[in-house]
Amino acid sequence: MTDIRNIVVLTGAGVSAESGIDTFRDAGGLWEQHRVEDVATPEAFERDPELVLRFYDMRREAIQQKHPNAAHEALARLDREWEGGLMIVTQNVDDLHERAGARRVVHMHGTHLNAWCTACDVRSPWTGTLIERPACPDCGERSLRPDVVWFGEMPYRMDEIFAALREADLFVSIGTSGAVYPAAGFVRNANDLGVRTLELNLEPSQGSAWFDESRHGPATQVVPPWVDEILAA
Ligand code: BV8
Repeated sequence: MTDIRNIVVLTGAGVSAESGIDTFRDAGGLWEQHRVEDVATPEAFERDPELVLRFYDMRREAIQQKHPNAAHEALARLDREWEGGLMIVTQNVDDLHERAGARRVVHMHGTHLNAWCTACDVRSPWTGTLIERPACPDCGERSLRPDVVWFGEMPYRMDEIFAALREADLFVSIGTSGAVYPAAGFVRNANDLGVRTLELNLEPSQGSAWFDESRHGPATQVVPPWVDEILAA
């Protein structure tokens, strides 16, 4: 593995599961409690903004009570000590990667901890609720929405992500089911680019067959040994 210089890591809900944040598709997951089309699409927000804002207020509150786990901490160590290129692309809208100390993080689906004003397009740091339709700190309009990418909306920073994939020597996917695109397609983009691919997941994902190697187990048990290995190589 000595020829590895640039790494792209993709993370999903599974990396935050052991911090007590619900995943989406697992038993008791978010999509069992709510229909995607009722809470995570622009049409849903149009149709019933209160239902959508309450859903994100609940999750925004919840993540602030949670803490990074050993998988987040191991990836933060990799970020500190890896001299080569590294991009941690997360589908997660929590801030546990950053709270563990990681810096080279890209939130392709947004973050709970911003509010986005659809009147002036400004994104403001936000830890409170939006259900009471508060005024935008910048323009004063009551047009704030969660700064998350809903289904049917374009994910953030796709050009940077594809540029990093083109430069990568290794693509590692951690804690994701491979059910949601374009993230679920990155492993095939990596294959097409001749990039080595590794999956670290509790169980085989929908895209497992596309990976050169898969290691299965809880993130807190499979990520730290992998980080030790790559830093020792
Ligand atoms: C778009 C933010 C146009 C909001 C999210 C191609 C084919 C088919 C469909 C499409 C396609 N292209 C686009 C689509 C439509 C759609 C899509 O993919 N639909 C699916 C359902 C079929 N995609 C979109 O709409 C995307 N936008 O395509 O725009 C476009 C695109 C490119 C260029 C131009 C235009 C936007 C999708 C983003 C939606 N927003 N989140 C919010 O959080 O509320 S998606 C959300 O769900 C997450 O961010 C994440 O992406 C996804 C959930 O997946 P995971 O994170 O993987 O979580 P999941 O629960 O599914 O799995 C957990 C995994 O962890 C499991 O494998 C489990 O085994 C494992 N695990 C559990 N515990 C542990 C563990 N692993 C390790 N340790 C543990 N302890």
